[in-house]
Amino acid sequence: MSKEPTLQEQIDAYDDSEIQVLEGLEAVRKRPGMYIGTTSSRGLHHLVWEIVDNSIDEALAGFCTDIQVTIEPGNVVSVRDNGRGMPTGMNAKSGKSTIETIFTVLHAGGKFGGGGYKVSGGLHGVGASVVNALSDWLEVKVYRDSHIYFQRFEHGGKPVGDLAVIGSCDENIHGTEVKFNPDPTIFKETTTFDWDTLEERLRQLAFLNKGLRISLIDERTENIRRATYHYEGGIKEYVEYLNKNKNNIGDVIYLEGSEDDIVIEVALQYNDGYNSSIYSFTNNIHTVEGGTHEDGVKLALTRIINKYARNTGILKDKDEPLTGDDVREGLTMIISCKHPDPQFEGQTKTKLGNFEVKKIASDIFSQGFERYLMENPKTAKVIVEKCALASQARLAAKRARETTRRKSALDGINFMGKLTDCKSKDPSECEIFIVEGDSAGGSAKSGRDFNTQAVLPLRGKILNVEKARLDRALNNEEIKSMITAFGTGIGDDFDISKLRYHKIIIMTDADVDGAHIRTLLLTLFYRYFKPVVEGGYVYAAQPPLYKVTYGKKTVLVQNDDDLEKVKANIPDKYKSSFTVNRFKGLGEMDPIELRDTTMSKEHRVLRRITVEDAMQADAAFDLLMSDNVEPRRDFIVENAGYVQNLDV
Ligand code: 2B7
Repeated sequence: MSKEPTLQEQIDAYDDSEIQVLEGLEAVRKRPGMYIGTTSSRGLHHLVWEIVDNSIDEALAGFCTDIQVTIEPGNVVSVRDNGRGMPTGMNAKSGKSTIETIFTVLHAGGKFGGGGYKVSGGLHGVGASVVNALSDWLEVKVYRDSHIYFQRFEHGGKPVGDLAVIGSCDENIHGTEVKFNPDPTIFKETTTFDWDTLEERLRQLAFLNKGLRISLIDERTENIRRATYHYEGGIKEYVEYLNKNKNNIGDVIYLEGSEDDIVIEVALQYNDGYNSSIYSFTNNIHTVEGGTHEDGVKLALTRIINKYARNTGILKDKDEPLTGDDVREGLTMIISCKHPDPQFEGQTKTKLGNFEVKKIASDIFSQGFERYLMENPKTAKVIVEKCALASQARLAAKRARETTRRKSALDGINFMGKLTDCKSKDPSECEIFIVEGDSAGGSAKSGRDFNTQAVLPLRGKILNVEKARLDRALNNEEIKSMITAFGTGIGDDFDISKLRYHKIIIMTDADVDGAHIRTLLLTLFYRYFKPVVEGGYVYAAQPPLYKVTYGKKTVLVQNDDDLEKVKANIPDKYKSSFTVNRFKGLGEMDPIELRDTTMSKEHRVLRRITVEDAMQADAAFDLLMSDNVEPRRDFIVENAGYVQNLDV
């Protein structure tokens, strides 16, 4: 039997929990990487995702239809949802309000969601306290029961007063608003939020949660920018979006079903190309490494198409069965799984491990897809005949390879000729700069660190890989030199462990042409060297746009926003004597300049290319290749993402 604690015991317990709270948030500040991975720009944006995840959970629970993300002047982000509003009562255990507990106790999530959420993408609310710990200040407002509740935290999560009612609202208004200012002493690299990064993920979240309306507003400049992402068709519209510039076969096929609280949705469409783009998600998280949901659907796709091909005589008795690669040629597919208890495995924890999902996904897909083929015989015939053609081409290519093995295109050692290699043979410290044009290539060769930095200049037009099968792509000079340089091989022979450089750095000008070339390269990497992108080995160099000089100081500046900030921070005594130089293209920099601004490890800014970037490039690719100049230019400018200050 436990007896009531004495007053002194209660006070001691309170102090203990108080100390634990401070230690908890202090631990986050000491080792932010442990909680958000990195304190780079990526970590900065991670803060937004942690907060947005809580709104998404509320949407998945069925109580929130609108989420608004606003970038305010001064590096402030505010997120607002129209959910039930965080509970405003007291938390018996901590002796504080539930809201203060959510924002100050690490691992406080989950316990407050009225038993927790059935499906959650994030860490069940642990994120709110992490964001608070890493913020200079944070404010929360809750609209609930006709009241507006408010609390503010400062300097890494310390409450400034208790949760308080600061006003009243209409009883129909409910929801949560969280506004925060990331701590610049933690995010030393940058505290500037990037529209494109936020847009990319918010749009994806809107596709993955049909009906949910997500708005993004940028109030940093006078002409306020706003966009709303809202897709009643969900992932069906996602496939339409990814395929909008392709020659598609039939409409997007959409299948859905559930078992034991596990929901599976699949959307797919074939096009006349040769590549396949399959993206799978679990609880809105991109499962880059796939997993049981993806395995189940792929298995079913191969099985059903083979069955249909035999039954209709497209495949004869003597013919070999179609392989997975055959049935995925020209396929774009999104698989979304919602699971109450997902197990994430793999190197990057992006592989779904729950074994029961494989059969559920496979059954749901089989039923729906078989029925689709029966009900749409014309489209079905085109699709299955295309798969059979892929199989024939594969078998023909295999025979050709076997006879001409000796004369393999990749044996040509002379392709190494273009490569200026580095001295080190340790891939983990080696970098290769892929540079467009001979003049930039020349500067890069002279300005590099010859121990660890290799340079491969590219000339000429990189092959339109969409229109070509692998065998033709292998004949392209530029591609051959890259394959040889990377050392991984390609296609069936691909071996990531043989990669000779752990940083592949695309170095192009910060203009439209540079963006074009980068899109081509990203598409190429994504289609033929996918594990290189997935493994995070690909980077884009970010050459600075300006150089500001005052007194003995030189500051390199990436964009116009930062230029204004740098100028504002110049001490008064230099105010009339500073200079701003605008850099021209890479080709016009001398080797020293190129080294000091873009290549040297101390000064350069690299952007790691994500799978999402490559997806975007892939979707942009076909339009990029068309001859229609105007929409093409618009599209490049819109989608080049990290290209700043385009000279359009
Ligand atoms: C795990 C914790 C963090 N929470 C709730 C309820 C609603 C709710 C939240 C939220 C971010 C920015 C605007 C549940 C969940 C706490 O418990 S968090 N809405 N929105 C949010 O954080 N948005 C809730 C059950 C009954 N009533 C309310």
